[in-house]
Amino acid sequence: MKTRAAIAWKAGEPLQIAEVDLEGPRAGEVLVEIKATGICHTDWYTLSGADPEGIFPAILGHEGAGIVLETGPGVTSVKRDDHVIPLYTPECRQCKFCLSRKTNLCQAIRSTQGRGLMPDATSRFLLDGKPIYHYMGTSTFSNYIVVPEIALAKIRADAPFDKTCYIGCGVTTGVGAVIFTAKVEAGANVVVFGLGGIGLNVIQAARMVGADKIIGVDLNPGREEMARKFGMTHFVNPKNVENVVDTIVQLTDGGADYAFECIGNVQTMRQALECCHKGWGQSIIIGVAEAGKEIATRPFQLVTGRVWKGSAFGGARGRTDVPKIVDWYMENKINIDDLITHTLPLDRINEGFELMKSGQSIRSVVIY
Ligand code: NAD
Ligand code: AHE
Ligand code: ZN
Repeated sequence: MKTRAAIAWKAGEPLQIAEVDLEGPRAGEVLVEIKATGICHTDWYTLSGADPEGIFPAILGHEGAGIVLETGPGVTSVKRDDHVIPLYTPECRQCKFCLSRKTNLCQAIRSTQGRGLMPDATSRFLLDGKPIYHYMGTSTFSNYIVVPEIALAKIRADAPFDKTCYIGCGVTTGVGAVIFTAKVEAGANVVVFGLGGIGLNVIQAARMVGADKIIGVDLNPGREEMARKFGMTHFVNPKNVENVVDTIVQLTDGGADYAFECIGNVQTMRQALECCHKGWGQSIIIGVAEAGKEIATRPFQLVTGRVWKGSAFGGARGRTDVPKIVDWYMENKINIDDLITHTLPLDRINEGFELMKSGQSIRSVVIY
């Protein structure tokens, strides 16, 4: 069949809309009609050329929601007309990682996914007879996609696609990092570096679990109002203070219990660790730093009890946890609507990237 898609031909160049050939689902695979997709900073990171796994030409996008149109042989967990969210972190429930119960990082298809291919090492997208690569196993900047069934979370049918698509990455990443990775407890002091599409979800989850102080750090003063609405109690703009770490240590009587880095900058990663409380403070890295960048701190920071952790997709097990997060949204426990500041048709997807880069949007959503 044909599908309209935004193609990334080359690093640093705008996406181009084209009709692409899409081959149907093979064994264990599912054809999904994508109804809406968010634009995440990670799409920009890969498009910019800074991602060591970035390959071109590819169809980017990993924050989608849609409907199952057709299932390939052997598929049992979803059927035609089911509403689904594609998962860039699948959940096979059989690999060593899934069975460990210690991580959400299912590795069943990670190596082919990282090479832009389906699990049988081929692409389902073709243009003029030449393959176009998949991205993060999802490629939601295409109206139709083929994905393995282990990479689909089945969600309730009454949830709106133009909002639930954001649960495909940003919402789950931010909310999950608080609940599944850090397990923030009521009364904790929380710091969030970067108040964008991820950081604001960290803030709302910190409020949800009953955190005490919720301190937001961002260079963009325009972020303060929205962050306060989502639960931030104190705002620190690094431009207005002499030393960000000292400021946070003073505000929290010795340091944060939990500090989340939602920027992807190795300097702020260091600050997020060093603003943690001696003896127990934990810093969780969510931001994705460019190829070649490395983090640094004095080992003494760790010797004296601070903990450095990372979180991918919020530590969520996609097929198990994503439907629950959709329920939380439908029960008004989390706010997604106010974070979606812009909606666009596919033809204008490049405007979505410009809005993100200029700091005007929190999330732009493309509606097919
Ligand atoms: P975003 O562009 O919406 O937000 C980033 C925010 O950081 C902006 O508000 C910006 O003003 C602020 N900022 C930039 N530089 C800063 C600095 N030096 N000091 C203080 N604030 C600064 O991006 P997003 O979609 O929220 O993504 C944030 C990061 O998380 C990105 O690196 C993205 O790739 C990553 N990410 C990781 C995961 C994961 O699973 N680990 C999932 C999604 C996104
Ligand atoms: N190819 C990148 C990996 C970037 C990365 O860490 N991605 C996150 C998800 S970001 C979503 O917006 C992730 O899930 N990581 C775990 C994994 O297996 O990729 C790079 O920098 O190499
Ligand atoms: Zn993302």
